[in-house]
Amino acid sequence: MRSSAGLSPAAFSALPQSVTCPDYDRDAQAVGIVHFGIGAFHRAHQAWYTDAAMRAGERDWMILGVSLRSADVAQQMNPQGGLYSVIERSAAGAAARVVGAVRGVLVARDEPDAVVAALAAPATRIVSLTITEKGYCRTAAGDLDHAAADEGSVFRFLAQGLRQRLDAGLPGLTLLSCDNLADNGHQLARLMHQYLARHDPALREWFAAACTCPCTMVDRIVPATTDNDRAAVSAMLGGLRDEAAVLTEPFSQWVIEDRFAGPRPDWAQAGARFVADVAPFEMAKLRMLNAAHSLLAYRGLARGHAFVHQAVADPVLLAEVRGLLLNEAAPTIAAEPGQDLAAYAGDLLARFANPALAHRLAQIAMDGSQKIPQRWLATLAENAARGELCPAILAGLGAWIRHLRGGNGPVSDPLASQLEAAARASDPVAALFGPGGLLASPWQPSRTEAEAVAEAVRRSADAVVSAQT
Ligand code: NAI
Ligand code: CS2
Repeated sequence: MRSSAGLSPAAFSALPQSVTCPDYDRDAQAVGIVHFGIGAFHRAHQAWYTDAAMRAGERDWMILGVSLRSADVAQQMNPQGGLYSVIERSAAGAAARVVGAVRGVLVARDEPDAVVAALAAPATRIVSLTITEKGYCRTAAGDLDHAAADEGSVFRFLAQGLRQRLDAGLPGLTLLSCDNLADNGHQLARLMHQYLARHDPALREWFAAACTCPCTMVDRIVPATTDNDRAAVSAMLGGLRDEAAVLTEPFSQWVIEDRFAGPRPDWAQAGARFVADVAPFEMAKLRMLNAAHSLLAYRGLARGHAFVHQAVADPVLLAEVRGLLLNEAAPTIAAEPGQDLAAYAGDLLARFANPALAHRLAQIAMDGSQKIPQRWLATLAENAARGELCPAILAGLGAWIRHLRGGNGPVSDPLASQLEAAARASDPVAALFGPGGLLASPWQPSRTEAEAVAEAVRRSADAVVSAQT
């Protein structure tokens, strides 16, 4: 009789031998980390590393998750005592590990005082974040959007928690952004200062002296989990249900600037790297992996594909992605000694082709206003300065404009309404990227580039018509 019971410590004995479980006393470990944005990526990445560190003997690094938006993950994880499984999948097969590093999840809108108290707890030393690019409440120019940085934003809770720590004579915290932002730690620090300048100016000096915001490069492909995935996971777990399961690839990488305000787990035990400068790793990741992902998303959707592995198998798109990786992005990256960008490009294409990961192009296509500046526009600007064109990225911009015109259905983006209006303007390239445009940046399109994008818009519209006829 297969159980439909949920994952729990009592159920460990019911798990197949092939499933690895936490072998440390979870109840004896203090919470050392508060994490904002306990979504799929955190569970498959930072919490997975932290679990490995505690399996290797590190103590008191349990994670308390905080959801700033919905209660869904709290409802999935809290009945399981914070337990969940990470399933690594590839053409070679699948492996399951139950992760025990998460104590539970708070829903900020329901228990704001508990969130602030967790930040002010003496045992808390690190606050980490995966709140998506839009969670940083930035204007298009990259400053803090004070209207967005409201009572529900991460900034409100950080400011109140840090104020309580200062008033209680406690040490500062390390604020560790693990989001796909260029220079993520420095952006977080700057945005925090802009928030404190308006809400608690007296805290700024202490924040600068007692807290740090290290930069990180984070990499593991983690698609959103579907109900079909949960059914497959249950079969792997001997029939136990895991509502919070995450499915990912065997590959994982975490490069962290070793600049902490206090103690940190030895995540190196699980393969993380502590370095003085994250930039070469982060630039390669954002301008190559993420840029290629966005190209596959918009161009792949326009050509009728639904998943990454399907789009990268399309010969037309494979040629475009190779061009982006090798001819457009790589030349703008100052590689570290030993950092082989051509080999990295080959590894990326192999990861994208993973047939066991159903990574939806529509998920990657979300929030383009927050992603495209660091994934494409910076590369365009650096190539333009050398008089070089980027035909693949320009084709991608054409497909993004088609997307913003509703070519793939409703647009999911914090700037959706403004983007849709700009995409429908008589000159969408100027409305989006020209002087005063919605995403104006150091890349100012030349006439040749603007014409290439306009032609790509026409071509991608034709592609839809031909696909529909
Ligand atoms: P998810 O949808 O599972 O989780 C997103 C989390 O962000 C949720 O906790 C949600 O409540 C929170 N959030 C969303 N909008 C917010 C806002 N405006 N303010 C505050 N919190 C907000 O997504 P997932 O997969 O966990 O990805 C989250 C982030 O992690 C990505 O945006 C990216 O920056 C980073 N990342 C994701 C990877 C992946 O493959 N999924 C890989 C590398 C980085
Ligand atoms: C993806 C990233 O959704 C997206 O925008 O490009 O989440 C990507 O899966 C990760 O950065 C891989 O590390």
